[in-house]
Amino acid sequence: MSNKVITIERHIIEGERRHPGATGNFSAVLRDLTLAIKVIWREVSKAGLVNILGSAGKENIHGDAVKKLDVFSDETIYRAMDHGGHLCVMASEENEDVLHIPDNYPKGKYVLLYDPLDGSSNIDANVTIGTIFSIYRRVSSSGKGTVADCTQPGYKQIAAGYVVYGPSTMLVYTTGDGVHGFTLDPSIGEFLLSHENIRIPKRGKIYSVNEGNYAYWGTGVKKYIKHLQEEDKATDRPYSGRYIGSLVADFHRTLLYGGIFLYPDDSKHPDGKLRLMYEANPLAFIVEQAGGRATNGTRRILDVAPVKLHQKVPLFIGSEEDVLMCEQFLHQEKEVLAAV
Ligand code: AHM
Ligand code: MG
Repeated sequence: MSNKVITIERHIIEGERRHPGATGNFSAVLRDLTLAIKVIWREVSKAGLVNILGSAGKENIHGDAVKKLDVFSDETIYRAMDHGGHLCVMASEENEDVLHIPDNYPKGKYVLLYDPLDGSSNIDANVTIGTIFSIYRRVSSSGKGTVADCTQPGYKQIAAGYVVYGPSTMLVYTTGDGVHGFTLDPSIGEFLLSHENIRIPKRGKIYSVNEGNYAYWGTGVKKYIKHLQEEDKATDRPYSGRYIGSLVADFHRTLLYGGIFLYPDDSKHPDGKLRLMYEANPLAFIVEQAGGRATNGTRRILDVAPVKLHQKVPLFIGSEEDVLMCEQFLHQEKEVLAAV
C-alpha cells in the first residue's frame, strides 16, 4: 500500500474534527486562504514572463517602493476572504488602516492579519519570497471588527502560517497543535503534506542577519556575532552565515536546519525593522510550536503588548539554545550599560 496522500484541506478538516463543538467556520477560513495563496503562486511563478514587475509608482506606509505583485497579492487575499462570513476584519502590512468587510457581507468571529508578499524587494532578482498570515478570535462583540481586534498579543493567535514561493512552493502552518508543512504539487494544484510535525533542532550552525548593519549594532549583538564566527572545536564554531533578505525564506531555513535569525534594534532601526503583527508574531507562534524560541531581546515575542497596528519589533528567533545564547550577550550589554 502506498503512503497516504493528505491534502491541506483534509488536514485542516481532520484537525478541526478533533475539537468537539467545532463548527467548520475555521476550516473554511483556512480553505479560502489556501485558494488565495494558489492564485498568488500562479502570478508569482510567472513574474518573469509577464510585464508585471517594477514599481507600481507608490510607496507603502513604511516608505518602501510597492511592486505590482505586492498590490496584486494584497488584493487577492482581501477579495478571497471578504465574503465568506467568517471574518469580521482584516489588516495587511500594505494598508495603513484595518480592512473592513464590505457592508453587504456577513461578519464572523475571526480576524485575519497578513503580509501579502514578504521580501518583495527580491522579486526582480527571482529570489524566494513569501506570504505570512495570522488568525485571531475577535474581541469586539459584534458587527464590524475594530483596531483592537487586530492588535491582540501574539499568544492569542489561534493559527499562523506562511508560504514560501521557492523552487517548490510550501505552506507551513500551526493551529497550536504542532507545525505542519505542505508542498504544492503544481500538476494537480494541491498542497500535499510533506513535513509532518516539524521540530526545529535544539541548536543549529547557521546565523542569519544583515551584517551591513554592523556599524549600527549595539555591543551585545556585535559580540554575539563575533562569538559565532570564532573557531572553537569544543562548541562547534564557527557558524555559517546565510542571509537571503526575505524573512520567510530565512525563517524557513532556520526552522528546518536550526540556528538563529535576528533583526535587532540598532541606531538606524531603533525599534528593529520587522513588524510585530504581520511578521514576528506568526513566526514566533510557529517557532515555539516547533520547539524553538523567539524574543525581542527582553521579552517573549508572543507576550509583547501591541500598541499599534504597524508596530516594529526587534526579532531574535530560532533554535532554543541559540536564542538563549544570544539573549545572554544582550543581557551582558545591558548590565555593562547599567554600571556606567
Ligand atoms: P517586506 O518585504 O514585507 O517589507 O519585509 C521586510 C523584509 C523582510 O522580508 C526581510 O527579512 C527584511 O526586510 C530585510 O531587510 P534588510 O534589507 O534591511 O536586511
Ligand atoms: Mg514582510
